[in-house]
Amino acid sequence: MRTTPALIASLALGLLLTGCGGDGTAGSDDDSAADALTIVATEYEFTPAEVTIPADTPTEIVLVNEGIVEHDWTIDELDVEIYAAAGESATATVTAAAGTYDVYCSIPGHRDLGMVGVLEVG
Ligand SMILES: [Cu+2]
Repeated sequence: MRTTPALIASLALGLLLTGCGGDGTAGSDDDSAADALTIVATEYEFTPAEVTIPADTPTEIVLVNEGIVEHDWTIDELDVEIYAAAGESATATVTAAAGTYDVYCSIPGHRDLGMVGVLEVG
């Protein structure tokens, strides 16, 4: 008994995929700052001077410098320094254990002029 193998030619069909053209609009810049805390710096004070954030919770803090010279929002104990040039703003995420932390502006002279505050955590 002889069998003849049948050769079957298959044609591959090319599929043209035309969807999903990438034209480079990447990145949703959606920082919905629900938990952000905004502090305004002027000469020579922070408003508000005293702020409270939850303990052990990353919290976004925005320093808005509405002054005419540079300022920062510094906490030595937490190694935090949010610096903003005059008219600009800067953001940092702060995570801290419960406690009370001294805040000051580290630009020379500003602390002595009263540019201090308190961060309450807890
Ligand atoms: Cu200052």
